[in-house]
Amino acid sequence: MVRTVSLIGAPTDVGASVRGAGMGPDALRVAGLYETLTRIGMAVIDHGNLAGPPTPWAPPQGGVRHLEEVVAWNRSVFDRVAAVLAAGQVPLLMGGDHCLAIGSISAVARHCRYAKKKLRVLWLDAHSDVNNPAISPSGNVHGMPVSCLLGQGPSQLVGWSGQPAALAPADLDFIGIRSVDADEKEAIREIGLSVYDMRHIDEHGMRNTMTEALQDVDEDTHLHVSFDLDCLDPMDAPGVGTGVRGGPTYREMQLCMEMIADTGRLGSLDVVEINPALDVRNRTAELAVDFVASLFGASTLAR
Ligand code: 6HN
Ligand code: MN
Ligand code: MN
Ligand code: MN
Repeated sequence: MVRTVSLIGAPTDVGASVRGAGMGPDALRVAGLYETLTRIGMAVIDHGNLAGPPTPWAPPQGGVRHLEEVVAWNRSVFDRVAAVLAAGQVPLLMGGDHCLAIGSISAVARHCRYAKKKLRVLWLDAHSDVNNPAISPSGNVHGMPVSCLLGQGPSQLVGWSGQPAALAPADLDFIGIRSVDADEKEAIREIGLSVYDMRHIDEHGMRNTMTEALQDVDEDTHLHVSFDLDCLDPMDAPGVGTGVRGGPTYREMQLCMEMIADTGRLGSLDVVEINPALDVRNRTAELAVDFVASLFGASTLAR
């Protein structure tokens, strides 16, 4: 059965402090996301871009920047992702910054509960995004989505899945992490989160890392990938607002994507944090398209 992928653009940088991630959806279109997915045999629908408020560029209030606008954007994302899932399609959220994963994954979690599926989330990122207003050094919500999904963020951003928390700690694995703020480290330990950081990937290799991360994925699993392009090395992916050196290589990331594809359980995807204003000839969006194709099964010898 041909699966239908629904592209949903959320053109905003409301959760970030570097401007430009709002141009991400069009950068992905220009890089040929629709055409590439079509070529590898997917049915694709581009829903165009969601609408939402402009980014005020105001300082944080109570430890959070732009809360009202973050809520508005995530509401739109939640509603559209929920509708796409209800139609039996695979939502591909084109960010936008990573705060949008709150709406996206909350909708996925609610869907999984009704569909009686086990939700597993792979968070591919240089950062762990598990800050909260009390500990965030920036107040930027793109550094807090994991906390919100675990039921520990600002109350306006928590509980959307219909449960106090969209995710339990064991539902989530981080891949590629190498930048964690001081209090965030504490939070990771307290919550007991599974982190495959770059040290782990260096020592065990991507193959063993992904084998371990995917070991409990079975036919009842809905796999959600939240792909922050700053997971890659900034040498390969310069178009991001918060790049951190020392990411996985191109080949390592391809293997990661191919191993996810091999499970056959990919059910939804976020592609976030592409910042065309900082990119070099749309290289980062093109790289994202390359990896997304692999996630949907475009390996070298696949037909
Ligand atoms: N991202 N840990 C930093 C913060 O401001 O909380 C950076 C977060 C980056 C978030 O890239 O999605
Ligand atoms: Mn992130
Ligand atoms: Mn990041
Ligand atoms: Mn786990």
